[in-house]
Amino acid sequence: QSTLKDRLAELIPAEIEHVKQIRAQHGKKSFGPVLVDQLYGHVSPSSRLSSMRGLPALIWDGSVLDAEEGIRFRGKSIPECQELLPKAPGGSEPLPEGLFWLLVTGEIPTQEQVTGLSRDWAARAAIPEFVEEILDRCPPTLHPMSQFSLAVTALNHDSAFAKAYQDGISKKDYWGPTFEDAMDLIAKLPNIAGRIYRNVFGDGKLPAIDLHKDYSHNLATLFGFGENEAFVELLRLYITIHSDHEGGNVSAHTGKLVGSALSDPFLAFGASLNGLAGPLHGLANQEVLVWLRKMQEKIGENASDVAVKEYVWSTLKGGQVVPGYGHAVLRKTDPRYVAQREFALKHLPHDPLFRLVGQVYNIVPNILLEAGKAKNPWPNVDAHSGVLLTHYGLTQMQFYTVLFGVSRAFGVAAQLIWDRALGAPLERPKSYSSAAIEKIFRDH
Ligand code: FAM
Repeated sequence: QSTLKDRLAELIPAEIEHVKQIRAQHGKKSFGPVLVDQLYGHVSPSSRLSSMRGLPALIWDGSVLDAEEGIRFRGKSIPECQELLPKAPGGSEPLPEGLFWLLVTGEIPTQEQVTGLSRDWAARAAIPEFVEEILDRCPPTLHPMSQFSLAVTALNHDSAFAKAYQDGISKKDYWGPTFEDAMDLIAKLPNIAGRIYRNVFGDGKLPAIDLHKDYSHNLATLFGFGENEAFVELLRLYITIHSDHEGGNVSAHTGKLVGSALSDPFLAFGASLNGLAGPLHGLANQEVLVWLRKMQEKIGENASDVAVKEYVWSTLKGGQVVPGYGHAVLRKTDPRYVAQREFALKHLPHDPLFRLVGQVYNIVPNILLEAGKAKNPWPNVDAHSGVLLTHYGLTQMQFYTVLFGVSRAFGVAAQLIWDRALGAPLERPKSYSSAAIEKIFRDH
């Protein structure tokens, strides 16, 4: 029963060799031309290429996103992960500990290996007192995501990688302290998220981490929902499906970019969180609930399809996006939406907000298609996540993206470990001025 670090140490040399072979064989082959439009972004609604969209630029083995099929974690779909990954005793959702093992190694861990991760993270969970004080000093009006990023960045104080680099570590050994920081990062997020939640929304005293509970159970307890088994199961599913979405989305790419400068995982993930806090990215899960509640205030709790249609059109006509719909890569309903819908059908089939999400699902895609701008009219992960949290009493939608952030740490941490193991260089795309574009292409 090797530990994750032992298994990783065994896998790294073979992968370094594998990459060498790929580069020897294919290194000089081309994906094809890069068009000027791809440097500018949404120049015209019809432009198929925009803002580096689809630009082949990154390597990440942990997950790959297919436009039609959705995400696969090391080749496994969400239903396959739900079937293959170890579960809690009596539970039916995958344990995020197993998902992290899969992202890092490409292998399905045993129940014992997963329990070993739960124990290791519980043992590393304490945060420095000065970080608690930073959080306690934040006014409740400072958005939870800003508080989250402050605290994660401050964990740089005890970074094993930063210290090793100062001590003159050899490049081939970078992955070791990066792994330690990655484990500490994931382990410390529940106490950070729990403290923010209780400071902003409830009573400030935090329960202790239970060394014999899994990660999601401890996280639920920190929010005061540890006794609700269905909520703990929801967190297990939630953390699994929000963990990674290939390497090019804003939070994953930001982590990779900042890590490429050899900023430690705390500084890199702090940057990821600032990207995730954007309304077009992770904050959309908050915006979906804000939008649904505003709609209910305007047209009532049991509105007709006609009234919902009118409300959606008024959102678009107001120049706003419909949160929870569309995607930069997906062109079908997000399988992360489907997994959440199945959870709702099993646990909360008669929840009124769940019914509204279903009604919106039957209405919005046709309107986005008719409006003719969005390349993907279907729902993404955020269209469904807040409804589930609200059902169990976690109704504070300003906090939802913090939960998304706890989960996304799993994917970003796994990627940072492998980037250092494979010696990923400083990321440095080329930028041009428009004058240069005109000069270069004047005679073409
Ligand atoms: N509602 C209204 N308009 C939309 C739209 C939506 N849901 N999705 C796309 N469009 C518009 C988009 O704003 C753009 O209009 P302009 O040309 O005026 O700029 C046009 O359709 C073409 O955009 P696109 O190529 O289809 O989308 P992008 O790849 O540029 O952007 C998203 C993808 C996700 C940012 C976009 O679909 C959106 O804003 N969705 C709503 C916000 C949201 O749900 N974000 C969460 C995404 C989720 F995956 C996550 O990261 N958590």
